[in-house]
Amino acid sequence: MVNGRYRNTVSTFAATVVLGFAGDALAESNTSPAGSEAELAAHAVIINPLFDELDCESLGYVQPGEVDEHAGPIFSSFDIDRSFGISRAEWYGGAISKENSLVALSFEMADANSDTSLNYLEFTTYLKRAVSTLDSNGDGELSPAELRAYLPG
Ligand SMILES: [Ca+2]
Ligand SMILES: [Ca+2]
Ligand SMILES: [Ca+2]
Repeated sequence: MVNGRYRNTVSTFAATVVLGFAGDALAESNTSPAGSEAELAAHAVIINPLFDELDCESLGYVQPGEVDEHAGPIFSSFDIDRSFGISRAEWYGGAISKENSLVALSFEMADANSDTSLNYLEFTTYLKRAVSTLDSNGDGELSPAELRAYLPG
């Protein structure tokens, strides 16, 4: 009994240390779930022109899971040269926005391996992250009002 309790204490301590390191890593890469004001605006600039396509059932909101259902055609519409990767220029062209610094920020956030190209996994991971981050009331659905709240201008 005493030994068991001791082992539990040790494993809890180990988990705390691991979580602590993970927290530091997240802070350094600036990927906090809430996101900075600029990050939220960048997400909104990217998601706004895609909202209707992501909400293909016209339910009036977008769930992160819908990204997987609809990302194929959206990825193809960005990937003009059919290289199976979205270049920075292709990302800028697909994002219907004058907010170029925000589009640039969104590309940096999406390009997880920093090879200046977005593969399909990076693309879908980013869109899901953007949708769930913009869901400010955390009910699992991104509403038009939540999206508008973060759009610049
Ligand atoms: Ca391409
Ligand atoms: Ca990449
Ligand atoms: Ca919501």
